[in-house]
Amino acid sequence: MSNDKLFTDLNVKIKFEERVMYNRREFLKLLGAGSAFFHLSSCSKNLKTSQNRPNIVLIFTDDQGYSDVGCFGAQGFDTPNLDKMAENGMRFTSFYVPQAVCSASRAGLLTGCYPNRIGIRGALGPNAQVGLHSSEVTIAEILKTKGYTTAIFGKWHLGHHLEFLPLQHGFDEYFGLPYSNDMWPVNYDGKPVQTGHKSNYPPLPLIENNHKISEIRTLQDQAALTTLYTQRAVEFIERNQHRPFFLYVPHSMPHVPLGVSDKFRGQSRQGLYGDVIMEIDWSVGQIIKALKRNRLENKTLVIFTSDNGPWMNYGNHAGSTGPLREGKGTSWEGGVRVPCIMQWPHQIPSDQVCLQMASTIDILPTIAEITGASLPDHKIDGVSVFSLLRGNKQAHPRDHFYYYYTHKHGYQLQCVRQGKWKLHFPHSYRSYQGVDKGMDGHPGPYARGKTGVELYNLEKDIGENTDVASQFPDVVKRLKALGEKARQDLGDMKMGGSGVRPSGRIQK
Ligand SMILES: [Ca+2]
Repeated sequence: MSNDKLFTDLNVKIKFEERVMYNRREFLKLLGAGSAFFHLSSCSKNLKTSQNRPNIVLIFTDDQGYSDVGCFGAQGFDTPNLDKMAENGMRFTSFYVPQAVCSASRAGLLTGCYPNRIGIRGALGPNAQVGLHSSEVTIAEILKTKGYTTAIFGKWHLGHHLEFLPLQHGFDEYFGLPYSNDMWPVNYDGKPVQTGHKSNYPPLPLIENNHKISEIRTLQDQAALTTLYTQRAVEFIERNQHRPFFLYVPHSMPHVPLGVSDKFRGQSRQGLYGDVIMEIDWSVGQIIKALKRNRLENKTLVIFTSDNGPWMNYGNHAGSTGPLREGKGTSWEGGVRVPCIMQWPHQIPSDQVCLQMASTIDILPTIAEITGASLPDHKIDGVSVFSLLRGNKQAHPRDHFYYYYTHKHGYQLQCVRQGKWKLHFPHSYRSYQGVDKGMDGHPGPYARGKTGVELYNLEKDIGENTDVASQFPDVVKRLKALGEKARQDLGDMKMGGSGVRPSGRIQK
């Protein structure tokens, strides 16, 4: 049973053969996924892929910490495929998400905007009435204008109502979960939740295109997700080898509840969390292999990163930030600085480490520059970092970065970074320090932390341990002025900003 596993999911048995992973006809028959795929595959247009229309593969994990990749310092598990990607390309050590929480982070990634500019906050649950506004423009939509075929296999989390789903935002195909894998009526031990807000949640829907096709009901079902997304991704690459494509793979893992298939269970020295990351690394390897098999590796920009830092009160089911302070849900570096690797042979120089600041909100304008796609007409916050990808060590395309976080009064401007300097504005935050950690899938409590006006030199003090505000009053003044600009444009708690646009809201 080493390479030949049986997964229970979608109420059918899928025979999984690792060596001969791609067998679409058999796979679709087993999955009962319908005939739509055959129609799509039979009308391949054989568009010519050129260097200015590379394929884009964007792999986005959920709650993976800054140090949860081998080449970023992982301990207790190995990630050979991600390490190989870094050898073949570029590793970014100062790479940020715009907010340390799922929906907001994804809104920023796909639109190139700070999520508070477009009204997406926190993590949207099964009762949410909002989603990504139809007038916002996603990476998928700008690539559609250049003739790309687009797909998302994984977690969407930008509104689960029909009008907000991926097919209404530029994607041709969708398979996955509409929101987080813990937004279900199941307890940490896998038993039904009897009380509290989760007891009213519907079973976790598994969606294909615009329709629910099944439900994720058990912890065992969760264990199949990474493999299912990977199968879809590989099959999509095979089917679209002759035309430019955008493949977005936002994994549900390693967000709790953790699930891993039998082929990786018990494989890491770290435990279940390590097993899950090893399976994600395997998935990256399967995707790269599929690109190679179809001679697409040199025509494909592959980006790997995470949506926010680790949910540390889950203890041994959470990742590590290495030297960074705090984790998910905070504007300390451990919440928002994430591992990022990009490869594109002969375009991105190999074995490079990029120290300059960049963010997921920069991916949309970077792809626009590479492909010649037009930027949206409305204001966005990302800047093209193509110069960094080309190995220009003198380039500093991102001058500064704002750290907002969702707050009971809208959004709070918590920090600003320019160059090596990061200024915290006074705010309170949930903290993971000085409290007992959770264990084996059960969470521990949060502590509360509070910061005043504090200045950190991230070059010397990546752990934000030594406040040097009193030694550098001019720097504090300069960064405060940047913060004031942000407040005028993007707001700050009760203060509305002039450049804020509304989220989408369902019509009742
Ligand atoms: Ca997340």
